[in-house]
Amino acid sequence: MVNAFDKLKASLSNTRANILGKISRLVGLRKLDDRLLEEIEEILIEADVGVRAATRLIDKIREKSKQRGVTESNEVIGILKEEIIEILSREGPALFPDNAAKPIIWLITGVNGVGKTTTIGKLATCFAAEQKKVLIGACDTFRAAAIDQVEIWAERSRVDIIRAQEGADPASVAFDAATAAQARKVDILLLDTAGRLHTKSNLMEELKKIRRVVDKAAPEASVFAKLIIDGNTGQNALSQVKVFTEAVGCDGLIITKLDGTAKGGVVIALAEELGTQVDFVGLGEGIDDLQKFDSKTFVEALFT
Ligand SMILES: Nc1nc2c(ncn2[C@@H]2O[C@H](COP(=O)(O)OP(=O)(O)OP(=O)(O)O)[C@@H](O)[C@H]2O)c(=O)[nH]1
Ligand SMILES: [Mg+2]
Repeated sequence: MVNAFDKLKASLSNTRANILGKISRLVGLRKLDDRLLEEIEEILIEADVGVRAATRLIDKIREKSKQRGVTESNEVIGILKEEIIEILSREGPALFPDNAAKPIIWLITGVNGVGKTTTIGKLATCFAAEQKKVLIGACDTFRAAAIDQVEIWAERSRVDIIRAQEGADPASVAFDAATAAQARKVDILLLDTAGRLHTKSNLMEELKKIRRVVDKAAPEASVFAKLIIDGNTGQNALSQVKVFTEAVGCDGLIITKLDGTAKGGVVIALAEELGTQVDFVGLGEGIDDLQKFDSKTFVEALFT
């Protein structure tokens, strides 16, 4: 069996080639000077690390290499690694805060097709394996297929599900699910929502309504909005986070489809520009293809 670190490393191989691969080739050939640093900055920006993070990283390399008297250009990679860990290491709230009132409710949001339903299946499996009592609320009532999809995941992970007919009001399903979560004393309720373009204001209003209804149905619950971002998205991820945060808040990100993409640098851009913590990363379509995010492990996998 492949261990978790090897799996993460294999998943990040295209992103690694896009960042470490290109930088390694460059520093192998050139001396350390301003021109080299500019080219490294360009590589970082092209790899979706974001302009702000790229600028900060280059400034730090310049500063630290001066301080440490670094003259060999390949030593900049070590500094880069340290600084990326620094950017990614902002501590956010724990997934299950000790003092959080039960039930914990995660409102899973995101644009179309990012992997919300799949991630709920993976999370349900993961939490059930930790002996938590899990409930799923199928609030994506747009498509019958979506309800069936979440039901299949629920069966696989042997957790209960609250569902309604296709076309039902998603907020009413959310209400029923939140009420049931409270009555059944579950540890965590995962609410699946329909994918929606963050630029469509009526759909964002619907999401706000779901949030309001949940707060009302389970006033004592601890409600967290978790936003799913597709790792292939590139810089558009930043505006998705901003708009969803304005609508319903964002207490954590889950970045999916990091397997295969070369754009995984976006994780760094999101941390630097928005400071939102990453809770999990999705590394494939299977039920086990989800890992808790750890900044040091992530950077280690990206750089070795
Ligand atoms: N490679 C890969 N595929 C994934 C991952 N997560 C989800 N997918 C795939 O992405 C596709 C969409 O996943 P869904 O879970 O249906 O996405 P969704 O956000 O619920 O979609 P809508 O409800 O239509 O908005 C499916 O084919 C999944 O198997 C991942 O981490 N890696
Ligand atoms: Mg879905």
